Amino acid sequence: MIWNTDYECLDRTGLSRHQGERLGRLIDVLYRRVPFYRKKMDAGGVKPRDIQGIDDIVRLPFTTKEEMREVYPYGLLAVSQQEIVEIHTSSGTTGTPVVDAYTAGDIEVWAEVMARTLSAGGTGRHDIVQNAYGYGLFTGGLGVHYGARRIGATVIPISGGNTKRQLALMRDFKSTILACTPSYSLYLAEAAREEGLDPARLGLKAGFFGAEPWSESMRGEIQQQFGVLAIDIYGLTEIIGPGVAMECEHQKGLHINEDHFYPEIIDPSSGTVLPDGQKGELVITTLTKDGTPVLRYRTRDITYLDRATCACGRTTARMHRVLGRTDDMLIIRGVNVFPSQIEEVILKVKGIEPHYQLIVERRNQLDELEVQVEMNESLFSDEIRNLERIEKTIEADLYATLNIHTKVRLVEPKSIARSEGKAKRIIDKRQL
Ligand code: DLL
Repeated sequence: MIWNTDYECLDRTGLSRHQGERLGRLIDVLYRRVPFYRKKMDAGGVKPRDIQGIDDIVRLPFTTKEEMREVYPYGLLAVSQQEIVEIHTSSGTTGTPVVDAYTAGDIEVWAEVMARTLSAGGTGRHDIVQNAYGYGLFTGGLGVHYGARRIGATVIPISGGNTKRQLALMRDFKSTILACTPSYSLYLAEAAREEGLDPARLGLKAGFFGAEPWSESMRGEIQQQFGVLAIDIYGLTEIIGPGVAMECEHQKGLHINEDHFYPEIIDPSSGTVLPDGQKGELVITTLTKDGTPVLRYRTRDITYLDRATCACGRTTARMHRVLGRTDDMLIIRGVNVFPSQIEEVILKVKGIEPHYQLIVERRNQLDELEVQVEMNESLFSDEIRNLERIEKTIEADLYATLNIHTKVRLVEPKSIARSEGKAKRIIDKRQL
C-alpha cells in the first residue's frame, strides 16, 4: 500500500524541482539562524544565493557526528526553544549524545513518513501493532507509535523487553504487526517455542525491523519462523529516527522518503559524490526539518543507491540494505570485514541458530578473529567429530567470502547473550 502517492510516486523532474526549492529555503534559514552552519558556509566560501537547485548541494559542507556533539545540547537549534515540543537523543554510549529537537511540524512529518513506512508493509487501520521498540529517548518507540496512530491502527505501546509479557499480549490481543529490532524478534520466537507456542501461529502478518544491521539470511529466518513479511526500516536519531527509508512488499531496497531526506553517496575518504550503484557512505540532508535541520550528514552507513522506478510504483531512490558502517567495519590483518558478511555465511548452515558473536584479539602482532556461533539442541547432541567438521566447513566458507582465516567455534545453545534492543555482536579486545 502506498500512503502518499503524490510524493512517493512523483516523477523525478517534479521531485528534483521540489527538493531544490526546499533546499533553498533550508539554506536561507540555516545561514540566518544557526551560527554553526553560517561559519561552515563562510569557511567554504558559499552563500545562500549560490544554491539555485538541488544539484548545488555539492557546494555545501558536510556535517559529522563529532561536530554535532561539540555543539551539544542546543547548538543546532534553528527555532526558539519555545517552539520545540519533543527532544530525543542517541544513547550516548560512545560519548556525548546527539540531539534531535522536534517542532510540532517536525512531529507531523515524522508521523507522515512513519505512516508511509508502515503502509509499505501492508499496515492498515484494522491492524494491531505490537510496538516492541524502546519508548523514551530512543526514537524507535515513538516513531512507530506516531506512524501507527496516523494510519489509524491500534498500537500496543509495550516497548522493549519483558519477553513473556510480549508473547502473552501478542496472543491475547491478536497482534498482527510486530515492530522491534531483528535480533529481538528472533529472541521472541525462541521464547515462544520454549513456552510451547508456535511463533508462526501467533497470527502476525508483517514485521518492521531495523535499528541494527541484518542480513538476507536473517530475514529468511524471521519470515520462516513467524510466517510474516519482514520489512527492513532505516533511520537515525540525527535525521529524524525511523522513517528515513523503508522497503516495500517487493523487498528490493529501501525507498528513501526523498521529499524530506535528500540522499547522496560519497567516497568516505575523499568526500567525492559517487554515481548510483557505487558503494559508499550515505549522506543525508533534512529538507523540511525545522527544529534541528542537518546539512549533508555523514551517516557512516555503507550502501548504494538505485533511482529506477520500483515495481510497486514508487519513484523514490532506493538504498540497498545497509552493508555495514565505516566504523563497525573490522579491519583484520588489513582486510575490511563487515559483521553482516559473516552473518550471511553462518546463517546458511544447518543446525546453526541466528545468534553469534565476533571476538577480535591481537596475538604476536597478528589480528585473530574468532566467530562464536550457537548450535541448536539437535546439533549440540551430535558427535564431536561431526561438530569439528562443521566448524572447518564454516571456516572454509568464511575464507571464500572474506579472504581471511577465522577460527569458528560452535558454542552451546543459549550461551550467547540475547538483546532486547540493538544486539552487540563485536567484542574487540585489541583496544583494551
Ligand atoms: O536506530 C532509528 C531506528 C529505530 C531505525 C527503529 C529503525 C527502526 P539510532 O539509534 O540513532 O537510530 O541508530 C542509527 O542504526 O546509522 C545505522 O547504523 C543503524 N540502523 C538503523 N536502521 C538500520 C537498518 C535508530 N535497517 C543507526 N539496517 C544507523 C542497518 C540500521 N542498520
